[in-house]
Amino acid sequence: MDSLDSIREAVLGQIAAAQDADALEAVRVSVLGRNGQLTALLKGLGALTQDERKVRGAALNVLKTEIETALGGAKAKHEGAALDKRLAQERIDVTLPVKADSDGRIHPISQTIDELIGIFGEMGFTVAEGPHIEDDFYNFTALNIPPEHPARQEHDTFYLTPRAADGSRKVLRTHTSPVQIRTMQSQKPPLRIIVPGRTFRSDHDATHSPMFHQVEGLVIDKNIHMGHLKGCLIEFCRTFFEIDDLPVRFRPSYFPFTEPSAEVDIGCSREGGGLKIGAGADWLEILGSGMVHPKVLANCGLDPAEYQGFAFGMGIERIAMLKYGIPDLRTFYESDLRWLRHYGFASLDVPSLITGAR
Ligand code: 2U9
Repeated sequence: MDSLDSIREAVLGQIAAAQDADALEAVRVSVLGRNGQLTALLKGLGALTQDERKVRGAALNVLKTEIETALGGAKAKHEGAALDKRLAQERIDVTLPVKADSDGRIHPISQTIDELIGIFGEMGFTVAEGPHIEDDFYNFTALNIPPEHPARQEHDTFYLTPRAADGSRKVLRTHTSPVQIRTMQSQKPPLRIIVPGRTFRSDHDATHSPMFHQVEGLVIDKNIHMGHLKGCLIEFCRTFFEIDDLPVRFRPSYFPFTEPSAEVDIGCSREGGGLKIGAGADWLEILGSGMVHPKVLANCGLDPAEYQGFAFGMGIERIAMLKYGIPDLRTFYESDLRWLRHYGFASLDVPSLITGAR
């Protein structure tokens, strides 16, 4: 037993003295490796009588566990120190000014979201966010989307498996509307929010991507009516496209979550095969909108006799393509630097109602 005590003392001393992970590994191999000191003693157990083996084996195992614990502790200490050293060496100075010759660019999606936040921010809206993976309730049921609605079909929506005990499945949100439901549940009116973010639909062709971006807006207060909806969205369209007298038209439509509902078109010309926004006799659909359906208000615990609201939604890629003349949706996600240098924005080019977008 004396010899085990001296082995313990020597090995624990070597572990404490090891300066780095390599030195520690060398100690481990010399003790517990195939030809290690302790391994040899364990092999020697076979030559002992059964009684001797019991006593000696137990003592050897205690020692082995003790050494393994000390090795584990020292390893964690070395790894922590190595990480601290790396973090100190790789520290970046976030206060450094942007390099004048930097060719970094803001992606048009980010730029357009910044513009939307700028415009609606000046109208008193704040930004709300929520999860990409949603419950069936928030994505469909609360929004008055019935079970037979096509948006619920497998070919339109990405569902996650397995099913919950009640048979429901999580979904990748098909719109940002669940965030408005969550906000109505957690905050008291008046509410004025926009929700920019990623959405997912099982769609893939030249004009549809399985992942795309939407911005939706929601205003809830007492005595809100169609006049507020129209004023807000006309102002938005004119500011976003930077055309003061841009014609804006409201066309009756249907969405399960709004009643009445209206699609919003802006004036344009398609003469000569091109598209010119603001002039001409044609119309171009830009966004959808409507007064929040009383059932949706009630689903969120609001009394429709007391509170009303309007909501709207639009595709961010679509309005970015129209404003900046980007012809192909798929190029947004290709990470092609030549494309980004051409269509991207300088990092300090932040638009506002006062300065304009560019
Ligand atoms: C709540 C209540 C109402 C959001 C709305 C639209 C109309 C709409 C589409 C435009 C193009 C989505 O990207 S797109 O395919 N959206 O037309 N969205 S009203 O209405 C809501 C949302 C949440 C609680």
